[in-house]
Amino acid sequence: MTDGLLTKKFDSILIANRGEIAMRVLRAARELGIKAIAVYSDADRDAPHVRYANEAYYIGASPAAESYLVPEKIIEAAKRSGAQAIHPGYGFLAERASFAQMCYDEGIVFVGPSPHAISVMGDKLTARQTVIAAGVPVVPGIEAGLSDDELKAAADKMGYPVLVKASAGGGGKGMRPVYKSEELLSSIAAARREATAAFGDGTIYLEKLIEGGRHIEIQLLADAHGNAISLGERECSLQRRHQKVIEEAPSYVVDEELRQRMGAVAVAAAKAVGYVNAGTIEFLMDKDKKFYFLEMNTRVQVEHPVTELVTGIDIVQEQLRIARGRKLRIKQEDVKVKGWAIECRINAEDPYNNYLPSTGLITTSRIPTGPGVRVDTGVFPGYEVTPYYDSMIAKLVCYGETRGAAILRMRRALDEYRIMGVKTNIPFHQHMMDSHRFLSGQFDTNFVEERFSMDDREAIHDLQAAIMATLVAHQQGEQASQIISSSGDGGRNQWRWHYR
Ligand code: MV4
Repeated sequence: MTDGLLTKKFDSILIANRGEIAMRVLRAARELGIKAIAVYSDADRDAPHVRYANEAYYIGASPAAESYLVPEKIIEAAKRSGAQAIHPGYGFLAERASFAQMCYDEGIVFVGPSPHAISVMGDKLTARQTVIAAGVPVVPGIEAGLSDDELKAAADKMGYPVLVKASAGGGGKGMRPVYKSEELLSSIAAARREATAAFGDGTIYLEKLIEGGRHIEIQLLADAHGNAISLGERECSLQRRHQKVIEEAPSYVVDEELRQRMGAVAVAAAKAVGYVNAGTIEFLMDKDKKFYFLEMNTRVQVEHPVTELVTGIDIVQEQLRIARGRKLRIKQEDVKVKGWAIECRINAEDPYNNYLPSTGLITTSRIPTGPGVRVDTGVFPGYEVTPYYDSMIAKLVCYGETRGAAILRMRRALDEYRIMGVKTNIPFHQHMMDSHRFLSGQFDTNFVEERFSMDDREAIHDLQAAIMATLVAHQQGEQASQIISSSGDGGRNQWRWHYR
């Protein structure tokens, strides 16, 4: 099962990515004394990851399809530079089994799992079947391989609503909810067409639709010697169009007993594919706190810092150690979740205009600092935000001893943040930090899209009552009074910190 997996000591690494994650991996490599090599497109000639690296290689035009997404260009840059390993970051080539295989064939260490693990988990249906065999709970469903009439008979028996899912999908692509038996066959046909057009694979399957669920995922580390550990959960329910916007660790609804159970199940799922490196098991959790496997992400994730802050473990350094063939030095019993961390993704987009991406020259970027604040970013004053890549320009991550303390820090840090030249979603985050549903932890995966609006200002007394009730219930009375005294305008108009 680990065919195509190469781990060995390396002293140089090429980072096949850009932006904040390229910076994140470069920093880890520097700390470990590994020579770090960047690649860049036309648009990224002056990008920070190029300046920070020991060497940088040009790989093509600005569109990712002509540079960061071309396996041959990355491999060629690795060979020219003599890089002994490649870290793919997230996105781009991170979850392409064929790219991992190319690295293997060239004798280059791919910082990730085997091509086999990537392809099994990349196909949602084979992932589902593989983890079922390992005893992992999945949403009740109906496997493919049946005729449409057989699918319908099985669905009628299972009961509605059901969710039609594309096997090649993921991230919500090709999904269709069906509420009535009469609508099933046409939805199956439509989902097949959509999946065929999008992925060249029309395989679909059915699951019972879980409404009002939460997206909770477990971070894992697994070495090439058969050891795997869980680093606890992240709460990722706050999403818009399948893009996460705020993540936190731990989750408000997970206690230590549930964390242990979810962790053990996640480890079993990873072991079922001989998984090596950092990875994440995504679960859907229903209102009764029953949890079901959704997908596995076979890469480092955007939101890994919240787990780093509550466990004290440097996930990217651990990835590099694992890829170098080392045994995990952390034992499961030594993993302790302490305090609370929240991440706000800072996107160049306009929250007041349907989150339209915003491009242009960043003239000012004043980054918040101080206790408990971490900013991972790939931009600086003078940097031009182009339309070629993802709109996420920074991650603002705040730590506190309690959830209330982390929220207070986040409000303070959002107040300090000044980005000029492009519009950002900072006002969205400030609004969320005033939302009584966010403050009280009462949200599901529909919240951002269906129940949250930039227009409504909650009545101050409702907000205060909600905060007080929630935080007092969690022995955080002191934080409650602080949050209330800074609510209303959030303290944002009381002072200005002048920037020169
Ligand atoms: C579901 C579901 C409800 N019931 N499966 C969305 C992306 C992919 N990871 C699976 N997804 C879902 N699967 C069943 N049986 C609801 C979602 C879903 C969702 C899941 C996680 C985070 C955000 C979401 C937003 C909409 C739907």
